[in-house]
Amino acid sequence: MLTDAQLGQFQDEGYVVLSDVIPEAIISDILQELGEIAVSLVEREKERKPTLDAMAGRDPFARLIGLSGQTGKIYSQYFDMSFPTGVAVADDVPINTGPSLFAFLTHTALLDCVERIIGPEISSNPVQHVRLKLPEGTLPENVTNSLVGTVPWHQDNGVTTADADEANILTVWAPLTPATIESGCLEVIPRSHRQDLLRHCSCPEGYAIPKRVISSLGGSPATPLEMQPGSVLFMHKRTIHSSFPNQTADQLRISLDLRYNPIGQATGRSLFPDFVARSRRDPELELRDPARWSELWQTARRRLQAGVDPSDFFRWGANDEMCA
Ligand SMILES: O=C(O)CCC(=O)C(=O)O
Repeated sequence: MLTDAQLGQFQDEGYVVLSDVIPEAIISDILQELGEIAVSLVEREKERKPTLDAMAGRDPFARLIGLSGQTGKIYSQYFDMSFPTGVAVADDVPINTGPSLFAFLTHTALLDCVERIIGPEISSNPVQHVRLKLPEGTLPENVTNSLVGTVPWHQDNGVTTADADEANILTVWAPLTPATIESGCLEVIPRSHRQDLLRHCSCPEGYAIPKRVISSLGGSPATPLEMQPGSVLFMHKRTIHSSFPNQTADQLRISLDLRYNPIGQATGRSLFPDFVARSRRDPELELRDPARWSELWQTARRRLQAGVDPSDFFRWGANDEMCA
């Protein structure tokens, strides 16, 4: 639960980090599920290509790093709890809606904190990711996928559609392994949430605020947020942030980023499914069944296959002069 001082920090600085919110068992269940996905990928690729070194006996995440290195492929979509944006998602595109992730999304202690910030009627917003950030030295050449690499300066408001500009969308970011400057933790600009939404430009890693705009902002210097598993960052949707590269030799930086908003408000990604995580007014509306959550994503897949308009996902058009 957030204290008054912590809530004050969120309001004044645009973010607050709380330690020991998520029990170890919840985190180890997720790591176990992610590890099983990693092992099944290694084994599947080994079947296809017997000359591959499956690195038997090593831990699942070391095997995943080794697999990427050997095949030059990125496997992030197998772990992520969201579909790729702006495309008609084919039947064979994987998504990870395992029960351990649902347990995290709906965890009581987490929702207690969220409730202090956005109130008691809480919807789980579908802008959410599982990120397994690869060591920079092992990234296949020319890969710019932000689920496995660095994330440029942005405001989360900039990656949702404009219909959600008035929505009170809260970002929640949580490491499942230690997030340090070396392993690629987040960096935030304190008080930057007092800015309006800035123009973002399209770059290979996604939407970004140009570096020259960041340097011209003045105000507080950026603050790296080193965090341990169990801790949680709560961040305002206009707080400017980015993440460092993972400069460890052989460790994945694994994290979840989630969003919550008051029930009934636009999510900024309307073709993806939201659900009621907590309602003090109408508790029977709360989703408690992880299988049902998984079904919601499969229903979304069918909706996306029926047709996707880029404006359902992307708020910024072609690059203008500012982005050149
Ligand atoms: O996890 C990261 O490296 C970046 C996450 C992020 O920028 C976000 O959740 O908005």
